[in-house]
Amino acid sequence: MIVNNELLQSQASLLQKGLVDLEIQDEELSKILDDEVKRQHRTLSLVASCCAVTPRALVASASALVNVTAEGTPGRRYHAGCKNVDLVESLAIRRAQKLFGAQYAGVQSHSASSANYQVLSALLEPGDILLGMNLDHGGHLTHGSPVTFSGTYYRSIGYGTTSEGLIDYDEVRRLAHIHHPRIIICGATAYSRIVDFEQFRKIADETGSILLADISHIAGLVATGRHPSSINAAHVTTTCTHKQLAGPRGGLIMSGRDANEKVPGLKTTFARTLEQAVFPRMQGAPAVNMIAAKAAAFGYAMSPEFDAYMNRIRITADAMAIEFQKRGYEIIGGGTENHTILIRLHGSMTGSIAESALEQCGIIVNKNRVLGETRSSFVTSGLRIGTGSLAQRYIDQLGCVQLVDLVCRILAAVKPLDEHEFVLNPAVCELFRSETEALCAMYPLISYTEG
Ligand code: DSN
Repeated sequence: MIVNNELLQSQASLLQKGLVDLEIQDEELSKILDDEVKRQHRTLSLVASCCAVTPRALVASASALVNVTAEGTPGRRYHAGCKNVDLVESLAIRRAQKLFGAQYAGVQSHSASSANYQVLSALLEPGDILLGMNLDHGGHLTHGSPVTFSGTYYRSIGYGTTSEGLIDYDEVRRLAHIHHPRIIICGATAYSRIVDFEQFRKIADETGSILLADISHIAGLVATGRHPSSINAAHVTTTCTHKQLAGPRGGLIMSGRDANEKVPGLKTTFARTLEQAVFPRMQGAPAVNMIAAKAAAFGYAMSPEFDAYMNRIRITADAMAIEFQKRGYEIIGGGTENHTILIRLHGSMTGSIAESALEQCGIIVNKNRVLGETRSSFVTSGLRIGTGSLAQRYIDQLGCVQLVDLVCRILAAVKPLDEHEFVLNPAVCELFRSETEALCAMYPLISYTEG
Protein backbone atom coordinates (compact mmCIF):
# COMPACT_ATOMS: atom_id res chain seq x y z
CA MET A 1 0.00 0.00 0.00
CA ILE A 2 1.50 3.33 -1.13
CA VAL A 3 0.74 6.70 0.46
CA ASN A 4 0.37 8.98 -2.57
CA ASN A 5 0.33 12.41 -1.04
CA GLU A 6 3.87 13.81 -0.90
CA LEU A 7 3.37 15.63 2.38
CA LEU A 8 1.76 12.61 4.00
CA GLN A 9 4.79 10.65 2.87
CA SER A 10 7.00 13.17 4.63
CA GLN A 11 4.83 12.69 7.74
CA ALA A 12 5.37 8.94 7.43
CA SER A 13 9.13 9.57 7.15
CA LEU A 14 8.93 11.70 10.29
CA LEU A 15 7.21 8.88 12.16
CA GLN A 16 9.83 6.47 10.85
CA LYS A 17 12.59 8.84 11.99
CA GLY A 18 10.91 9.12 15.40
CA LEU A 19 10.91 5.35 15.75
CA VAL A 20 14.58 5.15 14.86
CA ASP A 21 15.46 8.08 17.14
CA LEU A 22 13.60 6.49 20.00
CA GLU A 23 15.37 3.21 19.52
CA ILE A 24 18.84 4.73 19.22
CA GLN A 25 18.62 7.73 21.49
CA ASP A 26 16.12 6.68 24.11
CA GLU A 27 16.63 3.01 24.61
CA GLU A 28 14.90 2.99 27.98
CA LEU A 29 11.58 4.37 26.68
CA SER A 30 11.83 2.48 23.41
CA LYS A 31 12.13 -0.82 25.24
CA ILE A 32 9.07 -0.14 27.37
CA LEU A 33 7.00 0.78 24.29
CA ASP A 34 8.21 -2.29 22.47
CA ASP A 35 7.40 -4.51 25.46
CA GLU A 36 3.91 -3.04 25.58
CA VAL A 37 3.24 -3.97 21.94
CA LYS A 38 4.42 -7.51 22.71
CA ARG A 39 2.29 -7.65 25.85
CA GLN A 40 -0.81 -6.64 23.94
CA HIS A 41 -0.20 -9.27 21.28
CA ARG A 42 0.59 -12.06 23.73
CA THR A 43 -2.21 -11.50 26.23
CA LEU A 44 -5.96 -11.59 25.88
CA SER A 45 -7.64 -8.43 27.15
CA LEU A 46 -11.08 -8.98 28.61
CA VAL A 47 -11.19 -5.47 30.08
CA ALA A 48 -14.66 -4.08 29.44
CA SER A 49 -13.45 -0.53 28.92
CA CYS A 50 -10.99 -1.07 26.13
CA CYS A 51 -10.46 -1.96 22.54
CA ALA A 52 -7.57 -1.26 20.18
CA VAL A 53 -7.56 2.07 18.37
CA THR A 54 -8.31 1.85 14.67
CA PRO A 55 -5.08 2.42 12.67
CA ARG A 56 -6.44 5.50 10.89
CA ALA A 57 -7.20 7.17 14.24
CA LEU A 58 -3.77 6.18 15.55
CA VAL A 59 -2.13 7.86 12.55
CA ALA A 60 -4.34 10.96 12.82
CA SER A 61 -3.34 11.32 16.47
CA ALA A 62 0.31 11.44 15.37
CA SER A 63 -0.35 13.94 12.56
CA ALA A 64 1.13 17.42 12.11
CA LEU A 65 -1.91 18.91 13.90
CA VAL A 66 -0.12 18.08 17.14
CA ASN A 67 1.93 21.24 16.50
CA VAL A 68 -1.02 23.65 16.41
CA THR A 69 -2.31 25.82 19.26
CA ALA A 70 -5.94 26.67 18.66
CA GLU A 71 -7.93 28.06 21.59
CA GLY A 72 -11.58 28.62 20.78
CA THR A 73 -13.95 26.92 18.39
CA PRO A 74 -14.11 26.68 14.57
CA GLY A 75 -14.24 30.20 13.12
CA ARG A 76 -13.72 31.81 16.56
CA ARG A 77 -10.08 31.18 17.46
CA TYR A 78 -7.66 33.15 19.56
CA HIS A 79 -4.71 32.20 17.35
CA ALA A 80 -3.97 32.47 13.65
CA GLY A 81 -3.01 29.46 11.54
CA CYS A 82 -6.16 27.51 12.33
CA LYS A 83 -7.61 26.98 8.84
CA ASN A 84 -7.00 23.23 8.84
CA VAL A 85 -7.75 22.90 12.52
CA ASP A 86 -11.15 24.49 11.89
CA LEU A 87 -11.79 22.08 9.02
CA VAL A 88 -10.80 19.09 11.15
CA GLU A 89 -12.84 20.13 14.18
CA SER A 90 -15.89 20.89 11.99
CA LEU A 91 -15.50 17.51 10.33
CA ALA A 92 -15.31 15.73 13.70
CA ILE A 93 -18.41 17.61 14.88
CA ARG A 94 -20.39 16.81 11.72
CA ARG A 95 -19.43 13.15 11.90
CA ALA A 96 -20.34 12.88 15.60
CA GLN A 97 -23.70 14.54 14.88
CA LYS A 98 -24.40 12.13 12.03
CA LEU A 99 -23.14 9.05 13.85
CA PHE A 100 -25.33 9.64 16.90
CA GLY A 101 -28.13 11.76 15.41
CA ALA A 102 -27.17 14.67 17.68
CA GLN A 103 -27.95 18.33 17.09
CA TYR A 104 -24.99 19.50 19.16
CA ALA A 105 -21.59 17.82 19.44
CA GLY A 106 -18.52 19.14 21.22
CA VAL A 107 -15.31 17.25 20.51
CA GLN A 108 -12.71 19.05 22.63
CA SER A 109 -13.02 17.27 26.01
CA HIS A 110 -9.93 15.32 26.91
CA SER A 111 -11.90 12.41 28.43
CA ALA A 112 -15.41 11.44 29.45
CA SER A 113 -14.56 12.21 33.07
CA SER A 114 -13.53 15.72 31.99
CA ALA A 115 -16.70 15.95 29.92
CA ASN A 116 -18.82 14.97 32.93
CA TYR A 117 -17.14 17.59 35.10
CA GLN A 118 -17.56 20.20 32.38
CA VAL A 119 -21.28 19.41 32.10
CA LEU A 120 -21.83 19.35 35.86
CA SER A 121 -19.93 22.56 36.49
CA ALA A 122 -21.90 24.37 33.76
CA LEU A 123 -25.35 23.14 34.79
CA LEU A 124 -25.08 22.96 38.58
CA GLU A 125 -24.14 25.33 41.39
CA PRO A 126 -22.00 23.94 44.20
CA GLY A 127 -24.34 22.29 46.70
CA ASP A 128 -27.01 21.42 44.12
CA ILE A 129 -28.42 17.90 44.29
CA LEU A 130 -27.21 15.21 41.90
CA LEU A 131 -28.82 11.77 41.63
CA GLY A 132 -26.49 9.16 40.16
CA MET A 133 -25.91 5.43 40.18
CA ASN A 134 -24.00 4.00 43.16
CA LEU A 135 -20.49 2.83 42.35
CA ASP A 136 -21.15 -0.62 43.87
CA HIS A 137 -24.15 -1.05 41.62
CA GLY A 138 -22.29 -0.14 38.44
CA GLY A 139 -22.10 3.66 38.42
CA HIS A 140 -18.99 5.70 37.58
CA LEU A 141 -16.81 7.73 39.94
CA THR A 142 -17.88 10.98 38.24
CA HIS A 143 -21.57 10.17 38.79
CA GLY A 144 -21.47 11.32 42.41
CA SER A 145 -18.89 9.20 44.22
CA PRO A 146 -17.75 10.92 47.44
CA VAL A 147 -14.09 10.46 46.48
CA THR A 148 -14.55 12.78 43.47
CA PHE A 149 -15.45 16.35 42.62
CA SER A 150 -18.94 15.12 41.66
CA GLY A 151 -19.63 13.85 45.18
CA THR A 152 -18.05 16.71 47.11
CA TYR A 153 -19.07 19.90 45.26
CA TYR A 154 -22.64 18.66 44.92
CA ARG A 155 -25.03 16.88 47.27
CA SER A 156 -24.88 13.44 45.78
CA ILE A 157 -27.69 10.91 46.22
CA GLY A 158 -27.25 7.38 44.90
CA TYR A 159 -29.68 4.95 43.32
CA GLY A 160 -28.95 1.32 42.65
CA THR A 161 -30.10 -1.96 41.24
CA THR A 162 -32.60 -4.53 42.47
CA SER A 163 -31.37 -7.79 43.97
CA GLU A 164 -31.56 -9.19 40.41
CA GLY A 165 -28.99 -6.62 39.33
CA LEU A 166 -31.36 -4.51 37.22
CA ILE A 167 -31.64 -0.73 37.61
CA ASP A 168 -34.35 -0.05 40.19
CA TYR A 169 -36.41 2.56 38.34
CA ASP A 170 -38.92 2.69 41.25
CA GLU A 171 -36.08 3.72 43.53
CA VAL A 172 -34.86 6.32 41.02
CA ARG A 173 -38.39 7.79 40.88
CA ARG A 174 -38.83 7.69 44.66
CA LEU A 175 -35.49 9.41 45.31
CA ALA A 176 -36.08 11.96 42.55
CA HIS A 177 -39.47 12.90 44.02
CA ILE A 178 -38.01 13.22 47.53
CA HIS A 179 -34.87 15.20 46.61
CA HIS A 180 -35.79 17.02 43.37
CA PRO A 181 -32.23 16.76 42.01
CA ARG A 182 -30.96 19.44 39.66
CA ILE A 183 -29.50 16.62 37.58
CA ILE A 184 -30.02 12.87 37.22
CA ILE A 185 -27.13 10.88 35.75
CA CYS A 186 -27.69 7.57 34.02
CA GLY A 187 -25.29 5.26 32.22
CA ALA A 188 -22.87 2.93 33.94
CA THR A 189 -19.46 1.35 33.89
CA ALA A 190 -20.40 -2.07 35.20
CA TYR A 191 -23.93 -2.87 34.07
CA SER A 192 -24.76 -5.56 31.58
CA ARG A 193 -28.39 -4.77 30.78
CA ILE A 194 -30.17 -2.21 28.58
CA VAL A 195 -30.50 1.23 30.18
CA ASP A 196 -34.02 2.59 29.72
CA PHE A 197 -33.13 6.20 28.87
CA GLU A 198 -36.78 7.08 28.11
CA GLN A 199 -37.82 5.94 31.58
CA PHE A 200 -35.08 8.09 33.10
CA ARG A 201 -36.29 11.09 31.08
CA LYS A 202 -39.86 10.52 32.25
CA ILE A 203 -38.66 10.65 35.84
CA ALA A 204 -36.49 13.71 35.16
CA ASP A 205 -39.47 15.51 33.61
CA GLU A 206 -41.67 14.66 36.60
CA THR A 207 -39.20 16.35 38.96
CA GLY A 208 -37.95 19.14 36.71
CA SER A 209 -34.47 17.63 36.62
CA ILE A 210 -31.90 17.69 33.83
CA LEU A 211 -30.95 14.24 32.51
CA LEU A 212 -27.31 13.45 31.72
CA ALA A 213 -26.56 10.11 30.06
CA ASP A 214 -22.98 8.86 30.08
CA ILE A 215 -22.79 6.21 27.35
CA SER A 216 -19.03 5.69 27.44
CA HIS A 217 -19.28 1.91 27.75
CA ILE A 218 -21.95 1.39 25.11
CA ALA A 219 -21.29 4.17 22.59
CA GLY A 220 -20.65 1.75 19.70
CA LEU A 221 -23.76 -0.27 20.47
CA VAL A 222 -25.78 2.97 20.61
CA ALA A 223 -24.26 4.28 17.37
CA THR A 224 -25.15 1.08 15.53
CA GLY A 225 -28.66 0.75 16.97
CA ARG A 226 -27.89 -2.23 19.20
CA HIS A 227 -28.78 -0.25 22.32
CA PRO A 228 -31.50 2.42 22.50
CA SER A 229 -30.08 5.90 22.02
CA SER A 230 -29.84 8.45 24.81
CA ILE A 231 -29.37 11.39 22.46
CA ASN A 232 -32.95 12.66 22.39
CA ALA A 233 -34.00 11.04 25.66
CA ALA A 234 -31.39 12.84 27.75
CA HIS A 235 -30.79 16.59 27.72
CA VAL A 236 -27.07 15.89 27.50
CA THR A 237 -25.06 12.80 26.54
CA THR A 238 -21.38 12.28 27.21
CA THR A 239 -19.07 9.53 26.07
CA CYS A 240 -15.43 8.74 25.76
CA THR A 241 -14.11 7.92 22.31
CA HIS A 242 -11.89 4.95 23.16
CA LYS A 243 -13.87 2.37 25.12
CA GLN A 244 -16.06 1.22 22.25
CA LEU A 245 -15.48 3.59 19.33
CA ALA A 246 -11.90 2.44 18.62
CA GLY A 247 -10.84 6.06 18.77
CA PRO A 248 -8.24 8.01 20.73
CA ARG A 249 -8.52 8.54 24.46
CA GLY A 250 -10.87 11.50 24.55
CA GLY A 251 -14.34 12.80 25.36
CA LEU A 252 -17.44 13.90 23.48
CA ILE A 253 -20.43 15.94 24.67
CA MET A 254 -23.72 15.83 22.75
CA SER A 255 -27.28 17.02 22.90
CA GLY A 256 -30.30 16.05 20.82
CA ARG A 257 -33.74 17.62 20.78
CA ASP A 258 -32.91 19.87 23.75
CA ALA A 259 -29.81 21.39 22.18
CA ASN A 260 -31.48 24.69 21.33
CA GLU A 261 -33.70 24.87 24.42
CA LYS A 262 -32.72 27.17 27.27
CA VAL A 263 -31.13 25.43 30.24
CA PRO A 264 -33.63 25.73 33.12
CA GLY A 265 -32.57 28.70 35.26
CA LEU A 266 -29.99 29.96 32.75
CA LYS A 267 -30.19 32.42 29.86
CA THR A 268 -28.30 30.22 27.39
CA THR A 269 -29.25 27.13 25.42
CA PHE A 270 -27.86 23.70 26.18
CA ALA A 271 -25.66 23.91 23.07
CA ARG A 272 -24.12 27.25 23.99
CA THR A 273 -23.78 26.33 27.66
CA LEU A 274 -22.07 23.04 26.83
CA GLU A 275 -19.68 24.70 24.40
CA GLN A 276 -18.65 27.31 26.97
CA ALA A 277 -18.42 24.62 29.65
CA VAL A 278 -15.36 23.27 27.88
CA PHE A 279 -13.75 26.47 26.63
CA PRO A 280 -13.16 28.86 28.31
CA ARG A 281 -14.55 27.42 31.55
CA MET A 282 -12.43 24.28 31.98
CA GLN A 283 -9.97 23.79 29.12
CA GLY A 284 -7.56 25.92 27.13
CA ALA A 285 -6.23 24.90 23.76
CA PRO A 286 -7.65 21.54 22.68
CA ALA A 287 -5.55 18.56 21.57
CA VAL A 288 -6.26 19.08 17.89
CA ASN A 289 -4.44 15.93 16.81
CA MET A 290 -6.82 13.98 19.06
CA ILE A 291 -9.78 15.77 17.49
CA ALA A 292 -8.50 14.56 14.11
CA ALA A 293 -8.27 11.05 15.56
CA LYS A 294 -11.84 11.38 16.82
CA ALA A 295 -12.94 12.40 13.30
CA ALA A 296 -11.19 9.29 11.95
CA ALA A 297 -12.86 7.08 14.55
CA PHE A 298 -16.32 8.55 13.87
CA GLY A 299 -15.76 7.92 10.15
CA TYR A 300 -14.84 4.30 10.90
CA ALA A 301 -17.84 3.95 13.24
CA MET A 302 -20.16 4.70 10.31
CA SER A 303 -18.73 1.87 8.22
CA PRO A 304 -20.15 -1.62 7.64
CA GLU A 305 -16.92 -2.99 9.19
CA PHE A 306 -17.68 -1.24 12.47
CA ASP A 307 -21.26 -2.50 12.39
CA ALA A 308 -19.95 -6.04 11.99
CA TYR A 309 -17.50 -5.42 14.85
CA MET A 310 -20.33 -4.34 17.17
CA ASN A 311 -22.25 -7.45 16.11
CA ARG A 312 -19.29 -9.61 17.11
CA ILE A 313 -19.04 -7.81 20.47
CA ARG A 314 -22.61 -8.85 21.27
CA ILE A 315 -22.33 -12.42 19.97
CA THR A 316 -19.09 -12.94 21.90
CA ALA A 317 -20.58 -11.55 25.12
CA ASP A 318 -23.62 -13.84 24.90
CA ALA A 319 -21.47 -16.87 24.12
CA MET A 320 -19.10 -16.22 27.04
CA ALA A 321 -21.89 -15.50 29.54
CA ILE A 322 -23.54 -18.80 28.66
CA GLU A 323 -20.26 -20.70 29.02
CA PHE A 324 -19.56 -19.17 32.46
CA GLN A 325 -23.07 -20.04 33.59
CA LYS A 326 -22.69 -23.62 32.34
CA ARG A 327 -19.63 -23.90 34.58
CA GLY A 328 -21.58 -22.70 37.64
CA TYR A 329 -20.46 -19.05 37.74
CA GLU A 330 -22.96 -16.44 38.95
CA ILE A 331 -23.51 -13.73 36.33
CA ILE A 332 -25.01 -10.59 37.87
CA GLY A 333 -28.18 -9.60 36.03
CA GLY A 334 -28.51 -13.19 34.77
CA GLY A 335 -26.75 -12.57 31.44
CA THR A 336 -25.81 -9.67 29.22
CA GLU A 337 -27.39 -7.35 26.69
CA ASN A 338 -24.21 -5.42 25.91
CA HIS A 339 -20.49 -6.18 25.95
CA THR A 340 -20.13 -6.68 29.71
CA ILE A 341 -20.30 -9.76 31.89
CA LEU A 342 -20.24 -9.25 35.65
CA ILE A 343 -19.20 -12.26 37.68
CA ARG A 344 -19.78 -12.58 41.41
CA LEU A 345 -17.01 -14.63 43.01
CA HIS A 346 -17.79 -16.83 45.97
CA GLY A 347 -15.94 -18.13 49.00
CA SER A 348 -12.35 -17.02 49.57
CA MET A 349 -11.75 -16.14 45.89
CA THR A 350 -11.51 -12.35 45.67
CA GLY A 351 -11.48 -10.07 42.65
CA SER A 352 -7.92 -9.09 43.47
CA ILE A 353 -6.69 -12.72 43.48
CA ALA A 354 -8.62 -13.64 40.32
CA GLU A 355 -7.25 -10.57 38.50
CA SER A 356 -3.63 -11.33 39.51
CA ALA A 357 -3.80 -15.08 38.84
CA LEU A 358 -5.37 -14.58 35.43
CA GLU A 359 -2.77 -11.95 34.54
CA GLN A 360 0.02 -14.39 35.43
CA CYS A 361 -1.55 -16.71 32.86
CA GLY A 362 -1.83 -13.95 30.22
CA ILE A 363 -5.52 -13.07 30.64
CA ILE A 364 -6.30 -9.47 31.54
CA VAL A 365 -9.51 -8.69 33.45
CA ASN A 366 -10.41 -6.22 36.15
CA LYS A 367 -11.67 -6.75 39.65
CA ASN A 368 -14.92 -4.95 40.29
CA ARG A 369 -17.15 -4.11 43.22
CA VAL A 370 -20.48 -5.85 42.95
CA LEU A 371 -23.96 -5.50 44.44
CA GLY A 372 -23.86 -6.20 48.21
CA GLU A 373 -20.07 -5.74 48.21
CA THR A 374 -18.38 -6.27 51.58
CA ARG A 375 -14.77 -5.94 50.42
CA SER A 376 -12.75 -2.84 49.56
CA SER A 377 -12.23 -1.56 46.00
CA PHE A 378 -8.71 -3.03 46.05
CA VAL A 379 -10.05 -6.48 46.93
CA THR A 380 -13.67 -6.80 45.68
CA SER A 381 -15.89 -9.83 45.20
CA GLY A 382 -16.39 -9.49 41.47
CA LEU A 383 -14.84 -9.56 38.04
CA ARG A 384 -15.89 -7.39 35.11
CA ILE A 385 -15.31 -8.87 31.70
CA GLY A 386 -15.88 -7.23 28.33
CA THR A 387 -15.63 -8.35 24.73
CA GLY A 388 -14.40 -5.23 22.89
CA SER A 389 -10.88 -6.49 22.37
CA LEU A 390 -11.81 -10.15 21.81
CA ALA A 391 -14.21 -9.12 19.04
CA GLN A 392 -11.34 -7.27 17.34
CA ARG A 393 -9.48 -10.58 17.36
CA TYR A 394 -12.44 -12.18 15.57
CA ILE A 395 -12.79 -14.77 18.31
CA ASP A 396 -15.46 -17.32 17.38
CA GLN A 397 -17.77 -19.64 19.32
CA LEU A 398 -15.09 -22.31 19.70
CA GLY A 399 -12.60 -19.70 20.92
CA CYS A 400 -15.12 -18.41 23.47
CA VAL A 401 -15.64 -21.92 24.83
CA GLN A 402 -11.88 -22.52 25.05
CA LEU A 403 -11.23 -19.18 26.68
CA VAL A 404 -13.96 -19.47 29.32
CA ASP A 405 -12.85 -23.01 30.03
CA LEU A 406 -9.28 -21.78 30.50
CA VAL A 407 -10.37 -18.94 32.83
CA CYS A 408 -12.38 -21.38 34.93
CA ARG A 409 -9.52 -23.91 35.11
CA ILE A 410 -7.09 -21.17 36.18
CA LEU A 411 -9.42 -19.96 38.92
CA ALA A 412 -9.99 -23.55 40.10
CA ALA A 413 -6.22 -24.11 40.33
CA VAL A 414 -5.70 -21.05 42.55
CA LYS A 415 -5.51 -21.49 46.34
CA PRO A 416 -6.28 -18.17 48.09
CA LEU A 417 -4.23 -17.50 51.23
CA ASP A 418 -5.81 -14.16 52.15
CA GLU A 419 -7.53 -11.34 50.24
CA HIS A 420 -4.56 -10.75 47.89
CA GLU A 421 -2.11 -13.63 48.29
CA PHE A 422 -2.55 -16.99 46.64
CA VAL A 423 -0.70 -20.08 45.47
CA LEU A 424 -0.63 -21.12 41.83
CA ASN A 425 1.81 -23.87 40.90
CA PRO A 426 4.40 -22.23 38.58
CA ALA A 427 4.53 -25.19 36.20
CA VAL A 428 0.73 -25.22 35.92
CA CYS A 429 0.77 -21.45 35.44
CA GLU A 430 3.26 -21.87 32.60
CA LEU A 431 0.99 -24.40 30.90
CA PHE A 432 -1.98 -22.04 31.23
CA ARG A 433 0.14 -19.24 29.81
CA SER A 434 1.02 -21.30 26.76
CA GLU A 435 -2.68 -22.06 26.24
CA THR A 436 -3.36 -18.30 26.29
CA GLU A 437 -0.56 -17.68 23.81
CA ALA A 438 -2.00 -20.37 21.55
CA LEU A 439 -5.36 -18.55 21.66
CA CYS A 440 -3.58 -15.25 20.91
CA ALA A 441 -1.95 -16.86 17.89
CA MET A 442 -5.22 -18.38 16.71
CA TYR A 443 -7.07 -15.06 17.11
CA PRO A 444 -4.37 -12.42 16.45
CA LEU A 445 -4.75 -8.79 17.38
CA ILE A 446 -4.74 -7.28 13.91
CA SER A 447 -5.06 -3.58 14.63
CA TYR A 448 -1.36 -2.84 14.62
CA THR A 449 -0.60 -5.04 11.65
CA GLU A 450 -3.56 -4.72 9.27
CA GLY A 451 -2.97 -2.97 5.99
N1 DSN B 1 -14.22 4.13 33.73
C1 DSN B 1 -13.19 3.14 33.90
C2 DSN B 1 -13.63 1.80 33.39
O1 DSN B 1 -14.80 1.62 33.12
O2 DSN B 1 -12.81 0.89 33.33
C3 DSN B 1 -11.91 3.55 33.22
O3 DSN B 1 -12.09 4.10 31.98
